[in-house]
This record gives sequence, structure tokens and C-alpha cells, in this order.
Amino acid sequence: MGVLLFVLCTLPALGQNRAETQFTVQGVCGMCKERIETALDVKGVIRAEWSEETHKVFVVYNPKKIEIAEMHRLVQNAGHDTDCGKASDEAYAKVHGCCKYREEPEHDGHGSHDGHGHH
Ligand SMILES: [Cu+2]
Repeated sequence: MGVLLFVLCTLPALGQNRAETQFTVQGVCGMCKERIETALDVKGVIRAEWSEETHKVFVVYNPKKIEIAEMHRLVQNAGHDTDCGKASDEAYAKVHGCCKYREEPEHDGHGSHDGHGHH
């Protein structure tokens, strides 16, 4: 009896201590990936993996220890917008120059600043 219970309770995926989620996180490059994954390297998160291509982070976590809202906050604090909210300007200012996902870098800087609403 006791042995059976013990075996059942130590089985991993009973759907209580382990769940998966996925959400969008804005980012650009491998540095972003590292930053995002590091931000999610906290208690309760078993695995976090961000994709540069889809801009989605896949998280395996323990719902008893961390809430999804908390993950969004961690990522936003690291300077990355998520589909639940934006990073603060302060946090965004800290990300590396090549990681500025909000504005398109103008490589041909010929000052094409026309178009002030004349249409
Ligand atoms: Cu980056």
C-alpha cells in the first residue's frame, strides 16, 4: 500500500507540478535569446527556450511555484516586450544596441525624414 502510493507520488508528469506554456517575446538576436532565457532562469521554471525565428518562448514550469504573469514580468524587466505588456523604457534602454527591436535601424542614413503628414 505505502509502496504503491510512493511510486505514484514520485511520477513526474501528473499535471500538477509541471505545465507548459508559450508566449511571444520581442527580440532580435542570439543575445536576446540569452537574455530572455536567463531572465526566466528562476525558481519554478524548469526549462525556457526562446526562438529567434518565431519570437516565441516555450516554458516548462511548475505552476505551484510560478505564475505565467510572473514570467512576463521577468522578461519585461529584462527589457523585452511580451504579448502581455511592454518592457519599461528604463529596462529597454539597458538592452544592447543590436537588440533594439522597437525601431528599425536606418542603415541608409540619408535623412529621409519627409512625410510629415501631407497626405
Ligand atoms: Cu539581441
